[in-house]
Amino acid sequence: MPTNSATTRSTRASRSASRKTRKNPPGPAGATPSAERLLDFYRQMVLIRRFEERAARAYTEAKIGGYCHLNLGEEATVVGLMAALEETDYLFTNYREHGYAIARGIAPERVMAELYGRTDGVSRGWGGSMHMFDIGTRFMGGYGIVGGQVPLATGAALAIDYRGGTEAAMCLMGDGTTNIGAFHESLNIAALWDLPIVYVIVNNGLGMGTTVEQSSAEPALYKRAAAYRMASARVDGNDPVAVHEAARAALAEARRGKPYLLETVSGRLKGHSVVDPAKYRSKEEAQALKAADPIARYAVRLSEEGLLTDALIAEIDTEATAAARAAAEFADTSPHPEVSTLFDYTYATPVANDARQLPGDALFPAAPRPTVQHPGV
Ligand SMILES: Cc1ncc(C[n+]2csc(CCOP(=O)(O)OP(=O)(O)O)c2C)c(N)n1
Ligand SMILES: [Mg+2]
Repeated sequence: MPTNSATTRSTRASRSASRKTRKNPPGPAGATPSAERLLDFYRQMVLIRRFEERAARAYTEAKIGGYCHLNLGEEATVVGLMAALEETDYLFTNYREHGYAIARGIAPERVMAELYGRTDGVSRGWGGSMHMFDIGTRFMGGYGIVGGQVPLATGAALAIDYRGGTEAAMCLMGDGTTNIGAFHESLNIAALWDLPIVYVIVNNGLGMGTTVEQSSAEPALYKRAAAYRMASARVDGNDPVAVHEAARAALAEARRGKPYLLETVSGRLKGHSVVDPAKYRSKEEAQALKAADPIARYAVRLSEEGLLTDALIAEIDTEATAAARAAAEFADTSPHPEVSTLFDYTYATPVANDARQLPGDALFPAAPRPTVQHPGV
């Protein structure tokens, strides 16, 4: 690696120039989605809603183990963001990821099978709800450590830049993640090195039971970009079209070497995870969230625009419910992984001195049998 800063800068400038001559330039930022696409946004939102409800039910039936965080209430954000990505872009998320996996193009059956810990799951059953990974769709996980994905996504953007690639990285995180040190370190490096990355703060108002106002001295989180001279914006996360447009604009900036911070503002309809009854929320707050439900709101809008009818709403709902049921049935019949494969997917390549203990293996080699006999025996 060059250590001389002048060399580093000129190398970076030539890499930026090569990005400008990309073979597949993205469409113009802000391009209005077609009527078909607007309807497709609705279909995907309803599918995610019904999928997540089904996942919650399966969890209470003990079909799903470990933690389970749902995207209920965030469907417009999920769909708008994913629609803005090119197929070749890289996506990093936190543990609240099922909807993103589906909207990125991973079959609901494979997502549900992963929740069930089965071999047909997207991570072959060893990842579970928080650790999905699919190289085919460049879905790079799925991280349980708050903020863990942020430096990794920044590294991916550096790799893209280093190879003169045409892709961008998108790194999703919650509002609570913006007070983790790695958030600031990553934004600083991305801005200094002109990395092709969009950081997205999915602001659902809460980090577990703590509000943004309680935890952040500056609750307008997008403003944090100013500390790194990075462009930023805040968008209504309950509006899939607005999110899509803002994400496209942000990605267009990232592709020309200008990292971007986008904040989407929506709400979490249920608790932090499936087992959280969200008792810290008042009745009024819960009612306000319900009233702002992105799916109901978008249905009204599409109906007013003449794209949706009551009959179509019912048909889409029936289809989504059937797809979620089919995903659960598929997951239920998929086999459990063999215990012997427990460590098979931990590392992409063999790692030296990687001695691991499978369940049931003896902790230590059996002690040698005593050779001295007791007197009189
Ligand atoms: C480093 C670290 N600290 C604490 C936790 C426990 N924890 C899990 S989720 C969470 C809240 C994160 O909130 P936010 O970033 O807003 O994401 P959301 O759950 O709202 O999507 C916390 C504190 C953790 N997983 N990792
Ligand atoms: Mg949050």
